[in-house]
Amino acid sequence: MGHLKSFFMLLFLAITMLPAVTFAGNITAIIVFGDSTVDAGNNNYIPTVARSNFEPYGRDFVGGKPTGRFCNGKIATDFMSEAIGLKPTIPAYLDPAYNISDFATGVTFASAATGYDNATSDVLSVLPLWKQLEYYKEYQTKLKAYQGKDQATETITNSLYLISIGTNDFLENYFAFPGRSSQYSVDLYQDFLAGIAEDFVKKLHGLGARKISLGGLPPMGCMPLERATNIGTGGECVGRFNDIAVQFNGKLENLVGKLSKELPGSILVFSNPYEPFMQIIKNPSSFGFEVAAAACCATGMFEMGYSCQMNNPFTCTNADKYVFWDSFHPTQKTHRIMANFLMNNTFSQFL
Ligand SMILES: *[C@@H]1O[C@H](CO)[C@@H](O)[C@H](O)[C@H]1NC(C)=O
Ligand SMILES: *[C@@H]1O[C@H](CO)[C@@H](O)[C@H](O)[C@H]1NC(C)=O
Ligand SMILES: *[C@@H]1O[C@H](CO)[C@@H](O)[C@H](O)[C@H]1NC(C)=O
Ligand SMILES: CC(=O)N[C@H]1CO[C@H](CO)[C@@H](O)[C@@H]1O
Repeated sequence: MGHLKSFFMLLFLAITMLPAVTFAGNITAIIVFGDSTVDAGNNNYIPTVARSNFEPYGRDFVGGKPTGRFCNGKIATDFMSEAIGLKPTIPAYLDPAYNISDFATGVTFASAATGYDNATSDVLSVLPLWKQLEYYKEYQTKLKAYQGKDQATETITNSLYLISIGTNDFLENYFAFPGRSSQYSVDLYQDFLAGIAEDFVKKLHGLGARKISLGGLPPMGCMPLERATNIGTGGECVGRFNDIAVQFNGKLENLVGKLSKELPGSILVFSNPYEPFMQIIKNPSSFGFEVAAAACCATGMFEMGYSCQMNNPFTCTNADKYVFWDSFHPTQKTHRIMANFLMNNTFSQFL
């Protein structure tokens, strides 16, 4: 109980006391890799059905614009960029509306529906993690041409690198298709994914990244789409998936501890969304929400991407009352709370 109370205290402070200046520091850019939790529209420019660049997505974004964020508005990385004193939203690398002068202060290479595992990105033909790193190398080349070698090196060193990925490896791949589950136990699959994470962080460090946050998994058994599988028994969270998230997060945390010692000059953190997210789901009203078990869009149980359609009469009118926007993704308000929480706790080490 004391733990819970102090959590709320922290969260209260995080929400009420977030002054942009605190984080002005010398972070030059936020560079993002991952899946739909942090994609700002890269998938609009590749042939995949994993898209959200249509209404009602983005209805609470600047100008009511659907961007390809799987959200009604901004996502956590946008709020972080703003809090640090950089720009208010982080653009997608493949979006032709932006160029290197925008990307110099922040960019996302993320792709909705991807995972650590190449077999996960294959499911919906999205950008694999290795491809995101290829784009990052291309970005470095452009940055050097744009800023000059010395300043570009400084930008690269002082950028904050955020990695948010992994849920789809389990829910879209391992538990959806027989391939990986016939090859690996859950435990060994986690080790396989953690091995890819390790390789990725090392490569990123080799390219000059120093301030790196490896993100953990949320309580993925509580996404409305997963709860829907328990619909006959009251729509509870799927405990097994939450247990897997906790277990995998433990492995990632150990990995970060190990790599911190191995990689010279690095500031590596494991940023864990699990507990704060779980508190929101368990006590939605404490955070100003009314509904945590179902999403805003349509029936709130199944729809996301193309099945979350405009004019569905069941779609809620005020997304701020909901923890989830579609059956798989949080609302802007949840993203904002999570961003504040992580900024004030985990990320203080970078600043
Ligand atoms: C980026 O785009 C802006 C306008 O959209 C343009 O003025 C600028 O020259 C471009 N910069 C580069 C480096 O291409
Ligand atoms: C994923 O695919 C890339 C490109 O083919 C390859 O280099 C990499 O080794 C693969 N990753 C794994 C873990 O097999
Ligand atoms: C800010 O930049 C200065 C000079 O480049 C450096 O010495 C210092 O470590 C940086 N601070 C942080 C928190 O990275
Ligand atoms: C940016 C931010 O929210 N900073 C706050 C973090 O929490 C401490 C207290 O724990 C506040 O003093 C900061 O203002």
